[in-house]
Amino acid sequence: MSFLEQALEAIRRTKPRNVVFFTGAGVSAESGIPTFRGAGGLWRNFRAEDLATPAAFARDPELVLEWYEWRRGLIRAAEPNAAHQAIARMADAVVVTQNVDGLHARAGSRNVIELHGNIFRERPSGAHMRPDVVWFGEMPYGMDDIFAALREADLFVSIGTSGAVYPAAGFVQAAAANGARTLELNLVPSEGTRWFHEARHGRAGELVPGWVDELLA
Ligand code: BJW
Repeated sequence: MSFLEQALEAIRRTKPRNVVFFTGAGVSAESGIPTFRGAGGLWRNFRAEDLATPAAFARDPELVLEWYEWRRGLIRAAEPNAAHQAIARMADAVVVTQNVDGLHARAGSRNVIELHGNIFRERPSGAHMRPDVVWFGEMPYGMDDIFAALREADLFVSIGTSGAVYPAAGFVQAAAANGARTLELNLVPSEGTRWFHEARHGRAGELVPGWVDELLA
């Protein structure tokens, strides 16, 4: 083993104290909840970008509300999968999720920050109630808490996200700049894969439990 490989191995063996999980739609895919982009997207011939905007809601609120009601039905019928459950075994970790499905909390994770809101909450918007989720052009939730967690993190693990949507896609660089080791666990390399120190590719339901076992061993 070279000196560099030995150094990397030593870093891997160091138990991280402050772990931040950062998750996207791919972590819920094996619960039967469709992702936004890529193969198998079930968005009924609409792009998320054309439905998840304030302008779309102003133009056709019934269509947008119907889309969200359809998604709520899928989520109500879903259960947390092996990836959610493995993440919940890391009881002290912070889970920053882009998902609005609430499955991390249902799996037992305690420190969950729902950056893009929650589909089961509502808030007023003009004449209508709307889902309390974050659409394009709107400010994500919890940014101060997220950046505080990224400052403290010594390990940042991104799971099941395409890395296509900002500011979330920039969290990996913020974590690395603060000294965290960064790991991507995703079906395929994400748009931001070059920013990670390490990447493993496969289904979250298979990769994440094995990886948590390694870490807790
Ligand atoms: C698996 C798997 C399996 C599948 N196992 N893996 C900088 C540059 C350019 C543009 C911008 C910029 N900054 C901001 C913008 C504008 C915009 C933006 O990012 N646009 C992009 C299109 C470029 N961003 C915004 O408008 C954001 N607000 C904002 O910036 O406010 C101003 C601000 C400035 C400065 C600081 C702070 C704020 C708001 C973005 C809101 C996004 N909203 C949505 C909808 C939420 C509500 C809802 O659910 O309906 O959020 S869009 C949608 O995309 C949703 C997701 O959370 C988000 C990310 O998607 P995600 O989770 O990555 O899913 P996918 O489908 O893209 O990827 C799934 C991945 O899983 C894939 O890689 C698969 O391979 C993988 N996978 N099965 C493991 N089994």
